[in-house]
Amino acid sequence: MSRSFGLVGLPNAGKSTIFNALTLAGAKVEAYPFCTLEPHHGVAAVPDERLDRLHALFPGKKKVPTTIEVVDIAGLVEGASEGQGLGNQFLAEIRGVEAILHVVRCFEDPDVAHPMGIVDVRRDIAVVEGELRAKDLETLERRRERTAKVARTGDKGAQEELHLLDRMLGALREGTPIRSLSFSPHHLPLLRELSPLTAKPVLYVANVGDDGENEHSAAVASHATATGAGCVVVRGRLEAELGEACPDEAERKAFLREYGLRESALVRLVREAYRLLSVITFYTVEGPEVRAWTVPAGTRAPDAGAAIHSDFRDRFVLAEVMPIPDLLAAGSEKALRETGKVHRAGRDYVVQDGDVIHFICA
Ligand SMILES: Nc1nc2c(ncn2[C@@H]2O[C@H](COP(=O)(O)OP(=O)(O)OP(=O)(O)O)[C@@H](O)[C@H]2O)c(=O)[nH]1
Ligand SMILES: [Mg+2]
Repeated sequence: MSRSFGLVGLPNAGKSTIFNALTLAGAKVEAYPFCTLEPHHGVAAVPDERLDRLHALFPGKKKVPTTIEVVDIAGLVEGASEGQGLGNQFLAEIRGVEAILHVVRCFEDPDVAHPMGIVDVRRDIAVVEGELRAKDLETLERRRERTAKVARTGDKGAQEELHLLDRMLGALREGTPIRSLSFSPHHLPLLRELSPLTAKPVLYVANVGDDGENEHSAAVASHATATGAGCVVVRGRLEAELGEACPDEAERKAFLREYGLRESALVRLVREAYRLLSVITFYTVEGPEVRAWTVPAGTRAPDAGAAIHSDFRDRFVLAEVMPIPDLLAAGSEKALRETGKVHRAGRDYVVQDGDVIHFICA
């Protein structure tokens, strides 16, 4: 299953541009606000150097990277949570994603209108986050009214929920996002059900112009550090143009190398986004494919198998595990087997990032 990320930010911040760069899907990009009316969904391959190196050992096979789903959401403006701009319709889209890529405009361009006149990243971030908090306040207050009625009947579950809701509402009223609170594991099902927008992990994407980092992106980076969030600087327009001009990955890499760049900023973006979700990547070499898979950190071998085929969980017998550095160092699966470093793992084995796994099923 792909993990999903929503691009959120003010109008004309460059969300559709970055969506295009990530997905090469050609969503409409225009120099006027609100050109994204319908949310766009796209799929982006996750660039993965380990997969490239693993694939090099099996040149006859097809390389299948893992993917993320990216959702390009309409720009939101001050008052959006009360129906301003495109109003509430974007909120349902944000609710549906696992994590937020908050695109912050860091480029100056008189030809591209800024919804509030000039670029001021701290204010711009505050507007977007304020709207998300306002929406959460509204949703949770409504829920609290219902819960309070049930709690008055003496229902223990409702009383506990009320306590939790009050904690979240208190944080929101102080301007604190719900992601800053800690929750005990038995509150997680309720949290999942309520799915507050400010509970989702956030990665700031500082969209700079063609010249690269500037004072605005530095301000986004320091805000990110202060709030414990990640930040990636992306030359959105340049990356989108590059993606269009060189749809082929190898060609794109060669182009970047000519400019002294080792990798596209999008690679970092996807990598950081992954880190946000506490997921790991494992690999399989089966049939005609060398393939990467994504599972949550802490996943046991039978559940990892189920990511490939749902009945692998029940039919699981054992997993042959080859850590990717060992396999690459040995140069081939056969050579690794001769060194005796192929580990036979049972049902309780917790899959590690970078494992190459053969599932042996009944
Ligand atoms: N100068 C400059 N313009 C850019 C850059 N990135 C995006 N733009 C331009 O900014 C305008 C708006 O970009 P979009 O990607 O459509 O912005 P958006 O955030 O999707 O806007 P809405 O859909 O209206 O919310 C377009 O004209 C882009 O070409 C950049 O790095 N530099
Ligand atoms: Mg757009």
